Amino acid sequence: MNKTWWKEAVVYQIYWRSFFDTNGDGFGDLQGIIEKLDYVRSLGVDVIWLNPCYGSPDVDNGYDISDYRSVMAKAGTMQDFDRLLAEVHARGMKLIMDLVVNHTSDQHPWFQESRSSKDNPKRDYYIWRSEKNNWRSYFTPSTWELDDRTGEYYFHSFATEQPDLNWSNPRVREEIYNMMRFWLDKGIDGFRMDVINLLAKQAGFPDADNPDVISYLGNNPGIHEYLQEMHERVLVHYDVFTVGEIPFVSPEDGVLYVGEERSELNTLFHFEVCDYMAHWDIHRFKEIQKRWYDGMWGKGWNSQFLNNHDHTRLVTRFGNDAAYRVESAKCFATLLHTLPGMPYVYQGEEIGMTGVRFPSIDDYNDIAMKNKYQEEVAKGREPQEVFESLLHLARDNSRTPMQWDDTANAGFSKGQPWLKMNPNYRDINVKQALADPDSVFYYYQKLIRLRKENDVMIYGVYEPILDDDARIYAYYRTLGDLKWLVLLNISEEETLCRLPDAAAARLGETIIRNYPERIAEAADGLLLRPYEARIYQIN
Ligand code: TEU
Ligand code: CA
Repeated sequence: MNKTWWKEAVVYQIYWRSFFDTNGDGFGDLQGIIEKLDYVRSLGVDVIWLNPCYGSPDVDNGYDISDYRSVMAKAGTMQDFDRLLAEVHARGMKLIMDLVVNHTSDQHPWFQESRSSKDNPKRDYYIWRSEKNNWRSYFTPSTWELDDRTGEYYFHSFATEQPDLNWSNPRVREEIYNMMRFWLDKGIDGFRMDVINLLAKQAGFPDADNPDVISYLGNNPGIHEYLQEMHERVLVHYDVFTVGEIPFVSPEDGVLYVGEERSELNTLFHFEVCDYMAHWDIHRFKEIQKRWYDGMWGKGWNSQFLNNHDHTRLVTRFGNDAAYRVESAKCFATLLHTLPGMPYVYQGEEIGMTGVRFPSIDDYNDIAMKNKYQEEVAKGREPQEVFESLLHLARDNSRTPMQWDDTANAGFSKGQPWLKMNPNYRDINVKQALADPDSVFYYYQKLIRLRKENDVMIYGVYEPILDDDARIYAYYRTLGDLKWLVLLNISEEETLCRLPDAAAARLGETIIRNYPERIAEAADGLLLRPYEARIYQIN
């Protein structure tokens, strides 16, 4: 397995609008990131992934871009961006940007031209048809929107305001490659590529047997040619790192995107956990990890994340955000940093921030949730019931502003935050975490440092044991002579863990643990407390 800097990196995701607001308009901004960079650096992370901050009407929080070469006014200016990049580099970190090129905003000048007439030179920048098929989009009941101006439908995989670009048009590809060079020439260190496997569309748009299973949107013929071309024309000329957001992907297909010989992407996010496992399911999780490890190890590099700006905070969704908030946050952190693949930490995760439940749909901002709410209510369902059904996985759960301290608005903003704060900020905040040596923050810091010092966490072979255990998740990572055992009790019950004799006899020093050491262990095994995590060296 060849070693590269990015395989060894830990990524910290900054959802800038919720990070730190320096001018009181209620939105975090690039200047706010600059002011908090020493904090980010102190965690020990290597790479910052910045969510989209390009010119945008902001219908989908920056994922609807109207000007790829500018900075959204809410975020700041291009000067702010240049300074941010310089300040990140000055601290020895790297910065990757979101590349959103499956679609633009409907306010993008290309789309304005495209929709203006059937013979406009930019008509073919987007996908127009005189008839629609039965597909549904992520955020609306149909992928097709009838446009009065020309009487044809345009195609959109997400909101109506996010028309998909026509990647089969070489001029579109050329525009995108030029835009990528614009940012890479500034010195950014790579891209997180938004729904990058959606670029190629199915020829002829045939009706789907089951339109609700929207996997027809991705992995279509032509996708690998586009990505190889992008690599050859742009990426190979820079020393950069790329991670593709790839829904509906199997490990077999994953290797096609990130295989080391393929010259496409470096690594990927798949969604078997965050999209398809609504609640913690240990058997399923173990099965997913095993399958991806078997399918990818030695061929392409995986990524690990348990939440992000689209996916509810991990302590609330998978752990216990009440009695065992700190323990479960640390337990899942141990998992995140020791599974094979690059770990991604989403802002606030490192202090164990939790999901929210606001009382009314009006308290929410997210277009995905709001559209779904309207769609279901329009079918005649009871509004309150619809609302409650959407709460658990609402994207705004993880988008509430960063909790810096216990002053008004958690010190995030002197104005009115764009989204309500999580009311628990008086107890859960950065100031508190930095003052408490046992905080989730310091545990993350320690895990990240351990990873820097111990290649076994990165390149070690993964070997799960106790596969059928419904509470204990245990695995070895082995590199050369070094063997570690990761032991996690992912449950609220104290659990006796009976290790195979070979392991029990060879337990060496503890590398890290999230509970104090016991005076004496049980005679017949290791008694793990709720959400207890330990890593042992094996002698
Ligand atoms: O997300 C893609 C996407 O919609 C799913 O993969 C995701 O799991 C889903 O939102 C869960 O409900 C990306 C961005 O991360 C997201 O914020 C954007 O809204 C979307 O693309 C469109 O650009
Ligand atoms: Ca601001």
